[in-house]
Amino acid sequence: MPTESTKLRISFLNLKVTNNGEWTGKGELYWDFLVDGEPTGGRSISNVLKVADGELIPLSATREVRKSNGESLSISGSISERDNLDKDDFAPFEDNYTVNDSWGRGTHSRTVRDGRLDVTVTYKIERV
Ligand SMILES: [Ca+2]
Ligand SMILES: [Ca+2]
Repeated sequence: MPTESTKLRISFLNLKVTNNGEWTGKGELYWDFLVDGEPTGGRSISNVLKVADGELIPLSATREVRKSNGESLSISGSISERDNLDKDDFAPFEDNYTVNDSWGRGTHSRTVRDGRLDVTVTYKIERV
């Protein structure tokens, strides 16, 4: 019996910075996004982006995967804010989808927080 499979494209669209993790001034953000554990667009701690509260950071990372019924799709990652004296803020997330969720097709916004850091990542899942 043939296994039905679905090709999906996951696109990370933007990062909304509600609070940049600093009491005052700009924060130094870096992040990792993964699709099924594969790095999909990220920014390293050695190349932080300085951002103010309220900024919307456009993202352009995409990945295509093919899924068989019975498998699951994992979208995960973390957004961090570098601090020189304290431990860095670290806000992880993980979402899992299956064929029973229609593979999560649509647009999802995930708000994550750690300390004063408060950010929302938006990604889209579509069938291709
Ligand atoms: Ca901080
Ligand atoms: Ca900082």
